[in-house]
Amino acid sequence: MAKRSSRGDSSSKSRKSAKIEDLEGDVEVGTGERLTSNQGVPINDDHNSLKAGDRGPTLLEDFLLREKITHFDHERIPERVVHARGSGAHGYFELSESLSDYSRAAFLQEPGKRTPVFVRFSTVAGSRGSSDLARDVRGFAIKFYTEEGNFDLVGNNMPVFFIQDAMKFPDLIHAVKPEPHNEIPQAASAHDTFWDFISLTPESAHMIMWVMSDRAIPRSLRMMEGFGVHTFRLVNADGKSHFVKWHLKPALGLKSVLWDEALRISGADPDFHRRDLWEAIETGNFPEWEVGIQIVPEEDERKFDFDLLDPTKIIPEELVPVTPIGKLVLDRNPDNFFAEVEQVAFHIGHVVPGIDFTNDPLLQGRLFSYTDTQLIRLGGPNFHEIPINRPIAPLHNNQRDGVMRQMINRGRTAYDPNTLADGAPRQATAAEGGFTSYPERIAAAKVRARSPSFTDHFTQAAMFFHSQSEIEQRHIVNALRFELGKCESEAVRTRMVYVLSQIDDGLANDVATGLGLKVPKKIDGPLNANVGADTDPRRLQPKKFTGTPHDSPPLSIVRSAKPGMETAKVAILVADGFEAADVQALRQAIESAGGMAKIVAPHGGTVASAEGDALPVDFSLPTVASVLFDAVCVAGGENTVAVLGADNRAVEFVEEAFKHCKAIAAVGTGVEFLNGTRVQKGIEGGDPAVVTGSEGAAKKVAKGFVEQASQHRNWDRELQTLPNG
Ligand code: HDE
Repeated sequence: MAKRSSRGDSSSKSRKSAKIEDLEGDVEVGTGERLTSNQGVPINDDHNSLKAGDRGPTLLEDFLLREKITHFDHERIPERVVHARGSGAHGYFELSESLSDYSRAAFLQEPGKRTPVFVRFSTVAGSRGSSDLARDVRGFAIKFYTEEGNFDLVGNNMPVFFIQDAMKFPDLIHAVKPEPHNEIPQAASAHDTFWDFISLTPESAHMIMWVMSDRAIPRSLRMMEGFGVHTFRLVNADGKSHFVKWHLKPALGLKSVLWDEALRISGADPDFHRRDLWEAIETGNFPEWEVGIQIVPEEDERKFDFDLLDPTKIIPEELVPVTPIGKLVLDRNPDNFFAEVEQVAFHIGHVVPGIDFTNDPLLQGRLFSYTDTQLIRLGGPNFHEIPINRPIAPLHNNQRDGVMRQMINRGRTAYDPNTLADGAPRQATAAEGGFTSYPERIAAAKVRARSPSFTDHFTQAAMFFHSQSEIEQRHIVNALRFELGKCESEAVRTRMVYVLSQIDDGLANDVATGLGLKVPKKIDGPLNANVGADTDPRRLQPKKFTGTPHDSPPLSIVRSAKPGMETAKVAILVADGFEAADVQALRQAIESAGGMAKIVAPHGGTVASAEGDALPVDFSLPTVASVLFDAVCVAGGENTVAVLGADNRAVEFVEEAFKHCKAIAAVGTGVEFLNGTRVQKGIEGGDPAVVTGSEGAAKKVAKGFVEQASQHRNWDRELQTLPNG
């Protein structure tokens, strides 16, 4: 039965966590109830419409049919213009360090304090049904339900953005979305309009390095970083302000997949990330991030050689280290995708006292966009009353009515000032926790312009490229060859290669070679020929980077890798007649290292060991591919060579794992099977991540295998044996 809330005032209940039940929505429990109409009338027949005779025309009188069909017809709401594809989860933020020196926000005072959160991850370009594995930025939006109201940190998994000014956002998104004449391609930036825009927008150079890197194809949403991107402000109880940048570092370390794998995963399991998040939470492997901030005193605003307000720049961690302040843990899946993940409404302007904005022109534009977008998507100004959006803090004001109003306000006053309600609700003084904006001093002319301090586009792009390991640089080159290779316009490709030459000549040459082009020495007109007003400083040629790039190891996934195989999914490939001791040793080693062993066999149901014992099969070969696993083992057995060797899918399974630099183990006849595949090259070449042993050596193999799988990938394999990835 539906639980009804009978409140006339949202402050009436004390809600401690963000559980949907506690948020006072009507929650359907879903067991043992009788089927009813939306008016609560019990339904006797939900299978047949009301007709004139059993073969006769359906009658307009059938109010039950009409109610059901009408509701169905209206099930969809407009998807998000950007970030349409998403998944989300509930959890909490636990503070470890008091930030009272920096912020008066109540949830940042007491170490150990837990604040409920809801997080939504997303891709940007694709529509709701697109694949999780698109090359794209990932949204990382967090709603903190604090006792002083909701604070939304609406960030991404990359710390910079393509553009500096909100004015260009619609252009950027129009360029990356499917082309309007034929709606192609879906969830992909590899097409002409995107690169046309980018090649004419050199301020995107730094971001382009990030989206062409492996950061854009994460292994899991649980294994990517989060960033607030803009410089924000924290303001303490004395009114002192500090600049901050928000960071989230995954407890499992940063991990990515290969582009070739991403393409395969998009077919084998387009819900790969969504499923991974869901399953991790269901199995108690709660995703966790260390939350940190970079703090810059206000007086240091101008001490950097970039502008803190420029969202295409980071503050390298070597200049300002990240101070850990707590952890974010996701421990509960949503009850209903639409009610929570689809209807959650984030807004960068949802801040609490002690958190404030800067004049970053992208941030300023976002302050307008998010409410506007909720009005169209959620249908009216009462979207804050949808359970997932309700603050746990009490809510009192004189706003009234509107589409789908839930709150029943009592009394006759809906204005301020008043005496008839004793002046209530009255403003809160700052001492009572009332929000006061930071009184930043501004003395300026009103102009449409961009600061000259925003004109260096290539120094940090070069820093990012040069901070990558050899294999990651190669992946960036390959990504650019793929993306630009898909552009039909040679002019676009050429101009883009020229832009790359402003970052690094080697990078530009490598990409150009792959495209069959030469890097032009110059192009017609300045790069920014068609931007801004006549006086826009960007009309000048932006300066090519020529110095020694700053080296920042945290920018590289490989250089900052955290070994370990917690929650890694490992396939153990078996055929009937397998050696039970092999499976047992492998499984035990994998599970004690925190991994998950899955039995994969040519058929579903169970497989029989040499002794005749039945082992349940987790996945049959036709339903999976090795791209869905982190590593692969092959058990020995009397039929291993005959059955797996003759099965193309089994051969492909191990060959792909090899191609994707994954750890592979085999025991006894499993090794013979591998020798009949391309993995043989690894065995012969002494590839350390192909761990083999003769019959009876399963324990030793398992130990070596876990060590290798804990490295995530053997990237040297790609460098040495697989030219061009
Ligand atoms: Fe967003 N962005 N954005 N954005 N954004 C939206 O709001 C917008 C930007 C980000 O899971 C929209 O509710 C403008 C940067 C995330 O629900 C929309 C500009 C960053 C999400 C919007 C930006 C983001 C959105 C669409 C340039 C990283 C998904 C649906 C001025 C810091 C939130 C919605 C979720 C969603 C506008 C730039 C992150 C249209 C105008 C930079 C994670 O309002």
